[in-house]
Amino acid sequence: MTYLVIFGILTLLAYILIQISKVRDLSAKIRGEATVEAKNNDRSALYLLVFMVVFLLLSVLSAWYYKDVMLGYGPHEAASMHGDSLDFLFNITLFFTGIVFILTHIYLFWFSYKYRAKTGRKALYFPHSTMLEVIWTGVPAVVLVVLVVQGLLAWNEVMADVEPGEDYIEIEATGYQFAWDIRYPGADGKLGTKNYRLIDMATNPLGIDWTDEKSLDDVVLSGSDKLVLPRGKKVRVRITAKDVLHNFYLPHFRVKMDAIPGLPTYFVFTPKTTTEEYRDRLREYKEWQIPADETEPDGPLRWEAFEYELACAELCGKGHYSMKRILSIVEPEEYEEWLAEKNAAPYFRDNIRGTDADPYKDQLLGYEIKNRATELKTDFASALASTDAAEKIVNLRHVFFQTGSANLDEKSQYELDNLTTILNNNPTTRIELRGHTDSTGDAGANLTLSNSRAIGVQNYLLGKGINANRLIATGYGQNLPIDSNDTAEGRQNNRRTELKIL
Ligand SMILES: [Cu+2]
Repeated sequence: MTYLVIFGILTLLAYILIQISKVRDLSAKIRGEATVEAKNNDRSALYLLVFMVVFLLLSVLSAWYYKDVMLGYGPHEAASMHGDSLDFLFNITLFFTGIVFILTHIYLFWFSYKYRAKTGRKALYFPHSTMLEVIWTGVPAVVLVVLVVQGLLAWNEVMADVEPGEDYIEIEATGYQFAWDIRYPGADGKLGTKNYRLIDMATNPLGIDWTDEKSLDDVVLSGSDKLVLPRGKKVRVRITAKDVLHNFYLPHFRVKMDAIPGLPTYFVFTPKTTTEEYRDRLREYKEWQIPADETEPDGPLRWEAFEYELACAELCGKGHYSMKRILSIVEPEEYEEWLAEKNAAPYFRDNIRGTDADPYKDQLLGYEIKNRATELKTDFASALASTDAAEKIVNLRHVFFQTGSANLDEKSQYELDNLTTILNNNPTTRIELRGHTDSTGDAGANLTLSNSRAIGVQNYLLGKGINANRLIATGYGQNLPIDSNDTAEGRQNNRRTELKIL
């Protein structure tokens, strides 16, 4: 309906204008064409001059009025080290183009006023001036050379890759419709390799190569997790995409790079302003002192709710907007804490280990062997320090036997070798090796089995050179359960080998 009314008004306006011009034509015929035309020319030329003044004033004043909303001005100084050089480039370009913009408009409208048609005035025939040619070729050439050289310098600075041996954090961003998968390198600080052939939407959406040891501790942030990076440390982002073009854009850091399927790109930048510091800057401006959510007048103010954002700057499909992700810049200590928490849950260990996709399914991995050694060492030390008899017992969690037999399972050697090291480091400590079974089957048989299992462990340690008078082996059968014998899990806990410090 509204559109219909507007359309009607516009049609009427057009009709009125046509009628007015007809009336003018008629009055011109009555008064004489020449005088009317001269008057019209004078008036139009004056209107153009007025337009020029209003237009230039509005251009400059509106830019001034909105400057605090624009990147590079007011609170929005760059939050990264290289950002200032890009902002400088924009400013120097604005300076030169601004001069040209104002001068050409003044000339354009002034000339149309000065040289408006006048009876008796003839156009000047002015075919050539070498001087003018030199000026308007030379000046732009010099200005453009300055701009291009500045641009090249900034480009070289901004796109410089990390030097070998330099200290930096490398993370990886993989764009897809419609999110980013962010991978952190884990404890070793190195990202594992990827291969698109390994992509499997169910088990390996990023195509990470699990045979590369560097992959095993990599951390993949879950969809809603914010990215965290420390202030003052160089960050190299590996940027890729899985389906269509995306663009890794951190506006506050002046970081922007295409994410292209099949063509990895990168961006290196150093954050210099933490999220907290940026908020402090914003709170000085009154447009940031209003509630962030209009429907919640008592809620946080705009500056308090501010977060850096990672956006996709490529129109990649209908869910494009949902690729927004929060980035938090924190002090290095806070980053270390956050990182330690993330590193404690590597993607491989929590999602791949033990599944069909795990290439090491039947072996122990380096970090697991290391973890077990630490675990046993800690348990042993606290048992050694304790005066309580019950706490003198250490469960050898990773000692296993073949079903129904006293033959040690192959993987038990790691735990027992760790124990050998510990015993060598504590040469006066004597221990009792204690075998236990669950309550399945005959109690007498269980007692015998547990006894021969304890002896099996004893023999292994003797074979490793531990003195025989430091070791006792006892079988307790099913007599000392630590869990219920009614569940499979409980029974598994009850079948165990322990040591007791004597
Ligand atoms: Cu996108």
